[in-house]
Amino acid sequence: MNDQYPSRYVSAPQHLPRYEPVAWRPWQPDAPLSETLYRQWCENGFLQLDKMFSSEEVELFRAELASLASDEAVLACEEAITEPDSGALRSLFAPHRHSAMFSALMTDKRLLNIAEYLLASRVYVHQARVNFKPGFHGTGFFWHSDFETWHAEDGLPRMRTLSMSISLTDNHPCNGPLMLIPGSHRTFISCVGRTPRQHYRMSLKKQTIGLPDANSIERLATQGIHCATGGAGSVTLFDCNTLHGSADNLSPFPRSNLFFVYNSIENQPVNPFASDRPRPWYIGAREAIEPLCASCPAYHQLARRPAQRAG
Ligand code: 6CS
Ligand code: FE
Repeated sequence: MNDQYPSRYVSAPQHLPRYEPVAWRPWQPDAPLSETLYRQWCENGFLQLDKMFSSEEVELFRAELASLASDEAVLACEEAITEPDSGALRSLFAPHRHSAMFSALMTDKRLLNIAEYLLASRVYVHQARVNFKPGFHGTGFFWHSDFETWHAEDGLPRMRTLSMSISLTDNHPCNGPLMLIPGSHRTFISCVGRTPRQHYRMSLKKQTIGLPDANSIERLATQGIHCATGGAGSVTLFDCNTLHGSADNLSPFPRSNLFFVYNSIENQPVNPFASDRPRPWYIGAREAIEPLCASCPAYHQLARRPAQRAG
């Protein structure tokens, strides 16, 4: 397949135009977003929707997260990624595989209706993860485009993918909130440096390959940097190609976010464009891909019961 977004096998950074629309259909009055928010999405490449989930729902999500994070069987899975230095839990990929509640949350109509609208198709989850970013020990994520990785290492062909980050804790300026560069979604930055074998074993702890050069980041950041602070229960949507990152969390307060990556059912992965083989199932879905159906889950009935410890 022709690679419209060459990266990692280039000898110098390149700025390429985005070929795909940011929103795949025009705004209409029956849209699940106001016209103002729709225009902000197209213009900036991200949106913040405050208080999408109630404090009661957030409490249920946080209890579920605490149950996962204290379950030895879950922590022993390869989906559980620890911080490079402290060993603290950094991310848990595919949390929906361990939690009926998070599996139901992926299909919540408040999320799915927006994803289907903006991508103008049925959708499925390419990747789900919790980034824990614990107090004092949670380290950051350098500036990057998710699409660059999902194209290079997972084989997603087109920019028809968006992330929804649900804040499970308050995101303050001091605890390493997500930062995004408005307008950066319209430019694809080719990164220099070939993908190492089994790169994910290192990159999910600390990414060093597939990162844009400082000059490119500076050129795209001329309109400033947006800090996605907000209360627990708010949702930040960002386009797959919007440059984003976050700093270390030096505060005592955790910054835990649950991410769902919604990909159009029309944009299923092919062979990776810059890696010798695809990444594992828990990082990039490849098998048995089915479109999700919107739902209104009763979260209070879905709390997990960790596997009973052997008596
Ligand atoms: O490699 C990935 O897919 C992950 N890495 C980052 C820094 N963001 C997107 C995703 O979670
Ligand atoms: Fe990212």
